[in-house]
Amino acid sequence: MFAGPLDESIIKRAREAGLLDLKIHQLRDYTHDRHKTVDDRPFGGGPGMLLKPEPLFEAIEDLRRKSTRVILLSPAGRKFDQAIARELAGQKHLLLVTGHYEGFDERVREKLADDELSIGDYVLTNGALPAMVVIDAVTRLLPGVLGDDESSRDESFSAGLLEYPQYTRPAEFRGMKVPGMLLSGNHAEIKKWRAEQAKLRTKWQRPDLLK
Ligand code: 4HQ
Repeated sequence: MFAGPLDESIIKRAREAGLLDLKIHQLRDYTHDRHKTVDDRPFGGGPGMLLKPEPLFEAIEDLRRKSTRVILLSPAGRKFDQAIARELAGQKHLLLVTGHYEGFDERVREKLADDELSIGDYVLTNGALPAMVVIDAVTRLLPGVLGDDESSRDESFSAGLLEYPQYTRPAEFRGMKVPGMLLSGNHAEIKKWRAEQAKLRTKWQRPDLLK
């Protein structure tokens, strides 16, 4: 799953430029039995399987160093957002731990995890996409990854508002007109209008962001 998305576009360029050093590891490489068993049934019964502690402890203890932040991906984690992305972008080494289908044996949480993150309140089939979401959001914040244009655009919206409406040519399309003032060339007025629109849109779509 990781091969496609992380070998495209901005992430690909960041890796090639040496701005991001990213490695994928297989938990099965840290098993010792013939079947490379990584999971087992929960004590006490119940549906589903859990990732066994031994391969996870071995893998994480092998891969982590002093500076490593070990992060589990699961719906039980704290909600990932832009502030957490910024915080993680300042770390030297992240180890993102994802399960396929399964949850984690609680001892992994207690002894190995520095943090547990969720990308949102929905259930996915596995933690690969959440890990890639975190990688993507963090990578674009690393120095040198984005062009000046993209970076400064980003900063102007870190104000915590949604984007104002934007239009490109043609000035009229299927009878729908671009707001006249955007064509006026009056930059002070345009700036004011955009600020108003951003506020209105945020109030309507995401009132939680204004609190
Ligand atoms: N899963 N945010 C179940 C998620 C998830 C999420 C990952 C599915 C873990 C066991 N992870 N596995 N939402 O839904 O992070």
